[in-house]
Amino acid sequence: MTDAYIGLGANLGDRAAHLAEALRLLGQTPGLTVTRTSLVYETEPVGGVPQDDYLNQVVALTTTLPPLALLNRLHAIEAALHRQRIVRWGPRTVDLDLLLYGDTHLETPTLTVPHPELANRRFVLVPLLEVASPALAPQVQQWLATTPDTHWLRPYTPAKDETHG
Ligand code: A4P
Ligand code: MG
Repeated sequence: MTDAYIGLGANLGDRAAHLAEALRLLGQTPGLTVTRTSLVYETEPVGGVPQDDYLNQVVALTTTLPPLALLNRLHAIEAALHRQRIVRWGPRTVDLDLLLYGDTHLETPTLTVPHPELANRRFVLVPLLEVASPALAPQVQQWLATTPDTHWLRPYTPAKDETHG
C-alpha cells in the first residue's frame, strides 16, 4: 500500500458537483481507498489565461495501483466527466493531478511525480496540509512558508456563492 495525494480542480459549470462526482468515482476505484478529504476552496485562477475562479480540493488515499495505472484512472474519471457536457474552450469541468505517490520520484513522458508545480501553488498546498500524513506535514509547511505564490483562496461556502435554479 502506498500513500498518494490527488489534487482536484474545476472552474466550469457546476464546479462543486464536478468535484463531488470525481471524488465518488475515485472512491469506486478497485485497489484504492480515499482516506482523507480536504475542504473545498475557491481559488484565484493561476496562469495567463483569463478564466473563472476555480474550486480546488485535495484527497489523500492509499493504493495498490502503480503510479501509471493510477494516472490512467484519473484520466478515465476526467473523460467520464467531460463527456457530460460539450466543452469547446480551455477551462475544464474537472482536472485531476497526481501530486505525490509515496516517496517516489518519477519522470516519464506522461507522468512527473512529485507534480512539478506543487510547491508553486497555494491552491494545492493549503488543502494538502489539511490531509497530509504526520510524516508529510512538515514538508508541506516548509513549501507553504517559501512558496512565491500570492494568489488568493478561501474556503468555499456553496450557499453564499453558488445560485441554483
Ligand atoms: N502529467 C504529467 N505529470 C502529471 C501528474 N503528476 N498528474 C501529464 C497529472 N498529470 C500529469 O495534463 C497534461 C498532461 O500532464 C497529461 O496528459 C498527463 O499525462 P492535463 O490535465 O491533460 O492538462 P492541463 O491540466 O490543462 O495541463 P497542466 O499542465 O496539468 O495544467 P495544470 O498544471 O493542471 O493547470 N488555477 C487555480 N486556481 N486552480 C487550478 O486548479 N489549474 C490549472 C491547470 C491552471 N490554473 C489553475 C488551476
Ligand atoms: Mg492537470
